[in-house]
Amino acid sequence: SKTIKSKRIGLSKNDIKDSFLENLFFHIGRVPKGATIMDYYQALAYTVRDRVFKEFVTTVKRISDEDLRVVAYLSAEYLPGPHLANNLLSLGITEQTAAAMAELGIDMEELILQEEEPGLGNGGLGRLASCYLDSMATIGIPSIAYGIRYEFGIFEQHIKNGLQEEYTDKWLQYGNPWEVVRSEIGYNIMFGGSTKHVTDSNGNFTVNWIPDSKLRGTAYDTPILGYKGYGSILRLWRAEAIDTFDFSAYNKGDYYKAVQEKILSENITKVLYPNDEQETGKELRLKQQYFFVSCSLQDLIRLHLLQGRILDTLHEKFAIQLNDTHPAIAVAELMRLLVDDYQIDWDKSWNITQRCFGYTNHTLLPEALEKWSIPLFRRVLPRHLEIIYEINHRFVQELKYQHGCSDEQLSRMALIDHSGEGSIRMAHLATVGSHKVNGVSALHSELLKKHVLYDFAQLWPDKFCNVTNGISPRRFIALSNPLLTGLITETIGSGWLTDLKELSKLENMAEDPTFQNKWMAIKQTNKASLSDHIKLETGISVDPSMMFDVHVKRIHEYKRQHLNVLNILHLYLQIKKGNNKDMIPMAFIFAGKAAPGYFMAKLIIKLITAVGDLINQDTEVNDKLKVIFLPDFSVKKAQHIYPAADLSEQISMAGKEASGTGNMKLSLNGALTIGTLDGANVEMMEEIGMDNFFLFGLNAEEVQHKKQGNYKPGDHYVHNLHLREVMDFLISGALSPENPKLFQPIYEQLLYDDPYMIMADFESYLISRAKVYEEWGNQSNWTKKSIINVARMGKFSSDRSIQDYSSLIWKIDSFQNRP
Ligand code: 26M
Repeated sequence: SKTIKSKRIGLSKNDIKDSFLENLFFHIGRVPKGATIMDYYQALAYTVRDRVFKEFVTTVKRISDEDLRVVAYLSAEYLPGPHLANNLLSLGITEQTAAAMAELGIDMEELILQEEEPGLGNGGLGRLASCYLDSMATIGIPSIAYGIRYEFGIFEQHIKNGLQEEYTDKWLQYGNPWEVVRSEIGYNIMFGGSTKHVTDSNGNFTVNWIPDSKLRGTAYDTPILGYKGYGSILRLWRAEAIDTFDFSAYNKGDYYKAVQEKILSENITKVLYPNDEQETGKELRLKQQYFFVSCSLQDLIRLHLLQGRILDTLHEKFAIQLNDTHPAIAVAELMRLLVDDYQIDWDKSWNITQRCFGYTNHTLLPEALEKWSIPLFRRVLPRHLEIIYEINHRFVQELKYQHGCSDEQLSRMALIDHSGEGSIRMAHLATVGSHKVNGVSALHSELLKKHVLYDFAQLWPDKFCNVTNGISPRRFIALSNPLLTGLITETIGSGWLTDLKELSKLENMAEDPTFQNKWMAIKQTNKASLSDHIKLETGISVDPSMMFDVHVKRIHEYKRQHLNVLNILHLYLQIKKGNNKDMIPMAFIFAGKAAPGYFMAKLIIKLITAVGDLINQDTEVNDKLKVIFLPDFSVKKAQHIYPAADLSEQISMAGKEASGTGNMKLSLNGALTIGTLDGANVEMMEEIGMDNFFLFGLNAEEVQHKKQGNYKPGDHYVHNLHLREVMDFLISGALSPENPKLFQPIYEQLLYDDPYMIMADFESYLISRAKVYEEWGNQSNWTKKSIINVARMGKFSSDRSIQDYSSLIWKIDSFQNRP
């Protein structure tokens, strides 16, 4: 790579300009005259990609030369966001590239907007994986991230008549300049059929899996560049038929059947399941998981053997991290590869397997814990079922005879749940098959040990640890909020972008009036920009001087968007009654997708838009209140929204949100948080201080206690006048004249069941909001708190999370810590 010194990868303005024109000609086949914006974008993408490759190849060479230990991150989802601007930032060539484009009469910002982001995930879990990849590349943790190259990512959300409609995401329709297909890197994957247990002529016992279908996984690589740092790689697998045609069928004249196999094979990686909970019993989903896991493990084994090593040392060279249970089948697959394909004995294989894997849990919701029905599992993966039975058998024996566990404990802990037709508990498989299990915030990790994995934590206390989530400061402030980034760098230097704790140096400035004014002016500019965007997308005008109250995340009952709505209705009713003397003008901004089959979540979207329709048009209230639902939330949209937020809504029922990461992104951009003691909010408040955080609601313990007692949501309705007014209004028909009963399901659930304790927390929410209004009244005071929020966010960098993973779980040194 040292020999590649041509101006083809030069970083000066002129080299960039020359390569851009060359790429436009040789890659796209165009000259500037007649080129479209899309042609320009593609040419610039190739220009940047060439430079990314250079850095990337340097890192790969170093890993290979120094024979370094590598992290293999296994995740069914990634949400990298647009690559172009991030790669420019990482290479440090944003300015000269903009200048080069300007000389050609091209607005670089316009090109950046052309990029379709890869929506290969649902939400928090997928975005976390991408933040971690950014941090591993920045710090220099040798790494490779494996996943699925979905042809259609998360659906595009349109809002029609206030309702969510789903459209196919066609992110690949204009090609993808960031990836390279590695046609030579591919593996065969088997499904179905049966197993044969045989003793060969040497007396060795082996198992043959005779599948009833096979397909091929091909690698598509996207180089990932860390900030002024090292490279990593996102390797995504695409399913293809092994033979393009079934020639025997073709020769018989059955063209349709010949093509069908190809179509069926390619189906595996067609589409992302748009659910951020369990999708029960979907055969294709299990196939997706197994497909990408098997490709990835075969690839690791190939890389390992290629370095001239033996499989006995696999765990010394690779730390494999399971991002939730979606890749947990890896435990059984690695055992199969070692035992069946490489004839390593069971105990040794098991030892290697356990030492390779770490498992990260992201949910306590019982309905979200992955289970696979045994009949389905047997149909798709007959050999893996046998292996899981064997792991289970040995585990149960150990519990019984070495630990003296009771039958009750055994049935609680087993990998198999015998109720009904029987199912496999993937969280148990992942826990037993890993040497470390972690939760994603301090509270979540504690609750994990106390409830979901209680027995395992008792048995193996040292296996459990916490790694609090973090976010990439490159994407979520440097890229998304250039003005604030400029002010911070001008004030404390630029070290904070790779050492976020340095933000604490801003504390000195919190009360400085000049600094406060600059801070406020930037927020104002960001709000004006979002306001323009809102106008463009929804037609609604929002005055940027209003307080921007932001609630953006997947729509879920436990996240309680409808608690926010109840408060909005309360404010509306107050104004209507004339109680609006010193009410603060507020814009409530929502965004987020609902799982297409999630009735209540979709009804909550309709509720938000119905409340918006009522309020935004009513001249009696619309100078005080606006309610916006921004359609099609994505990484790109998120980057536009966070910098403009004044208040961040983090109001899940305590004990339900494993961590949250939007909470961190908003706070890092200077929003104050109103929130419950849930997930990482707890640690954020610890860092930020109670005075700079609006806390409300029951804590996790109180929630649990109340649930065990006899919680009567109706009591709150009876005793709280405001709540009663709002609830009655919900079914008054005013929100949905054409269908007065529309919101009855929400009304009834809250009044008679209220699983997420909205009625119980309503009053406390209002009291906390009253403090928000009071603090907002003193803008200098608010700004001081905003600065303090940012100054105390250092802990929540994904760089810190990755350092924690490296020292607690992976035992891998970064390049940075290496001579
Ligand atoms: C499962 C089966 C079938 C189809 C989809 C799924 C599935 C996909 C994504 C299930 C869960 C998925 O994601 C869950 C998630 O995003 N969890 C969030 O993870 C974040 C990162 O740790 C946390 O911050 C959030 O609190 C947590 O909700």
